[in-house]
Amino acid sequence: MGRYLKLASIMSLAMFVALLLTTCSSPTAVEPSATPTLMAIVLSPTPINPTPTPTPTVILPSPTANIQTSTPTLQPTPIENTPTPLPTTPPVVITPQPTIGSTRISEADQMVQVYVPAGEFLMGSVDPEAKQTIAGGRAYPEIPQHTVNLDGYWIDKYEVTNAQYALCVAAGVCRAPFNTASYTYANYYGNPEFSNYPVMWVNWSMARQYCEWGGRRLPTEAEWEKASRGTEGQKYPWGNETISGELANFCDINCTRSIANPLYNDGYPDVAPVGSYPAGASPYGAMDMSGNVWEWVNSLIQPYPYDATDGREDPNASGERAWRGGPWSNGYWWMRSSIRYRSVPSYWWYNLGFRCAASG
Ligand SMILES: [Ca+2]
Ligand SMILES: [Ca+2]
Repeated sequence: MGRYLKLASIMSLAMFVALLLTTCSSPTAVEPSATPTLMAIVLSPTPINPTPTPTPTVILPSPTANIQTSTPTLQPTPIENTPTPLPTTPPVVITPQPTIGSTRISEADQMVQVYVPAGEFLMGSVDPEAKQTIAGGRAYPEIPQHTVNLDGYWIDKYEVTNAQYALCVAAGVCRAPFNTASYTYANYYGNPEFSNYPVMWVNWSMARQYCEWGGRRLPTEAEWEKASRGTEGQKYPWGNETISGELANFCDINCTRSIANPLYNDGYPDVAPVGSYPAGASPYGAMDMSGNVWEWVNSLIQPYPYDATDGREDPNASGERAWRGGPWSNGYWWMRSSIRYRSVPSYWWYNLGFRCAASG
């Protein structure tokens, strides 16, 4: 047995030596071991954090420190519930004072009226031709030129038309014109084609009746003239410039009378619709104060200076009444604002109409 074990030991030793020799003498390169060799570990320098600046400790006030935690309640001022006493007087209504450019509408006939403020104006003329011998003596002296002071008043912007006059006739107040024809047109008054043309063939009493029906009255000579020429004595409603066919309807090239003037063309052979010449409006906006139809005024024709208190405005006085403004049937000399004409109050004619006025 001992010998057996000894032999086994010897055999094991021999096998070990053989194995060792085999391993060391093998020319085969040894496979690199999969076992990682030691790797150099490069240690990055560890940044040295600067010593942090110590944050100062700021003791902030507590955000809630100043907030009121309770909403103050506004205490309303107690109002005494004393009722306001109602006014015992009606409120004052201030009516603006009319001035140049102010207009109003007449209720009866829808006539537009323009306002002429109070004050002085130059009446009459120094025209050496303005004398009584003109036109067979029917023209009347315009001299001397003088100053007249008037209160404020309203005057119709237009000559009264056929249609307006017909309203008064239809109302049973006015009588119809004495003729339904005009100088040129056989069917004039009552013809719708001429509704907006001036009424003619009415005497002074008829004109006066119409104005009364319309809530107005005939203007005085002084009122008519101031409304036509303003305060400074200008020659025509539009100023002192020479007349033209755009300013007034007078006896121009179209005129059907023998005195027709071929140098002018105003577009109408006879009367024209009222307001056809806006360029010829007066300083207050009144139309056709020159031309179209002559216009009755309230005044008795009397010498100047004008005096409203000397009896010439008495509607019951007898005598000739004045016409103003010149007609379509005369030459331009008659278009001057200061021209005066006259007739007995019962007269009527193919170139004679009127407009109304009212105190301001
Ligand atoms: Ca004409
Ligand atoms: Ca006229």
